[in-house]
Amino acid sequence: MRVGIVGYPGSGKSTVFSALAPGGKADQKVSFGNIKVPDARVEGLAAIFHPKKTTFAEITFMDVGSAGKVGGAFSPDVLQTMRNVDLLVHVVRGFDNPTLPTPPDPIRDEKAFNDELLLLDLGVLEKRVERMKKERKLGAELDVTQKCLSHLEGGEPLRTLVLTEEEQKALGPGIQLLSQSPLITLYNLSEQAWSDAANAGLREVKRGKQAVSMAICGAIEAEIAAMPTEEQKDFLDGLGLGEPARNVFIRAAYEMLDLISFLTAGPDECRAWPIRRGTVARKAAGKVHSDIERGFIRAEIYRLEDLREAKTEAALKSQGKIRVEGKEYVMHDGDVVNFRFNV
Ligand SMILES: Nc1nc2c(ncn2[C@@H]2O[C@H](COP(=O)(O)OP(=O)(O)O)[C@@H](O)[C@H]2O)c(=O)[nH]1
Ligand SMILES: [Mg+2]
Repeated sequence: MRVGIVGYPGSGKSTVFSALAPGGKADQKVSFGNIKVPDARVEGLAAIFHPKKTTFAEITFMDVGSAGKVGGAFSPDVLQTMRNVDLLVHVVRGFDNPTLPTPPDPIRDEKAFNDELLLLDLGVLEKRVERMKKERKLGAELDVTQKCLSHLEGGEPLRTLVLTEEEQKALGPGIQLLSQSPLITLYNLSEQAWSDAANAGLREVKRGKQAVSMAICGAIEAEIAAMPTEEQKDFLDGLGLGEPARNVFIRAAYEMLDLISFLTAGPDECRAWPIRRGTVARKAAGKVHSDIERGFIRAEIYRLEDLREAKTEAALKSQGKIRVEGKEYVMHDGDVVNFRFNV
């Protein structure tokens, strides 16, 4: 999963980046950092199989930027990166930054950013309609483009417009509309606002249509992320926080993108594989290798809890606790799978 951290200058993007992706590297233009998605099931399997390799799902964070000032236009580089992520995180300043001329105004910044995404999509779609009309390309593509346009003209982002599978297909895979991409708005609060009990509600994840908001204190979280693991726990306990904001963020992102994970396990590798909810076994097999998808025979599936009890796969099998599923089986979160295939 690729996550783009965007926001106006001085909103705390780089601070949030180091909280979410500690140890990330600074490239010439964008900083990027990979983190492992914590998964107790992968650890549970590794404790049983003692594999050569243990592989967690990964998230790549990028510190992207947005515009030179609130309400300004985004540069082509920034746009290019924003169009190529699975999820946008908009960092909104909620603290006094002495280097900036204005006090924090989260509502203003959030609106300026969201309006800019709408305008950019409007521009892209208007051009498209013009071209299609000129080329007399009437049909499904024009219809859905116009449907999107009128939704945007109503002041709503495309993520709140429900399109059928056919409409989405007609719109085409090559078009990356920014107001359609999933968005997490992250209110970056001052230490005082963060510790103020009156703001406790802000810290909870709020869910909307394909959009989520949550509050953090980037400065505190960046400090936590830089500590050795043992110290982190004490520090979090002291603040009355059960876990770092990174974990809350990851869960919110998985939920919003409707991701679940299946697992594979053996002496070579224990690994988590993120997939969209609703993915069928044969498609899931393709994540592991395209040969397995092509030559799919069946999926043999069990649960970690059952393996813990039975101790070995052989014992599980003799107890009849390994299910055999076909290519159309809809995968469940936490399925441990052996794919059988021939090439
Ligand atoms: N008080 C406070 N200051 C912060 C917080 N997050 C960032 N800052 C400060 O705001 C300034 C700008 O942060 P930075 O991450 O560089 O912002 P960027 O321009 O969006 O990348 C720095 O001086 C940070 O230390 C926060 O949560 N609370
Ligand atoms: Mg920065």
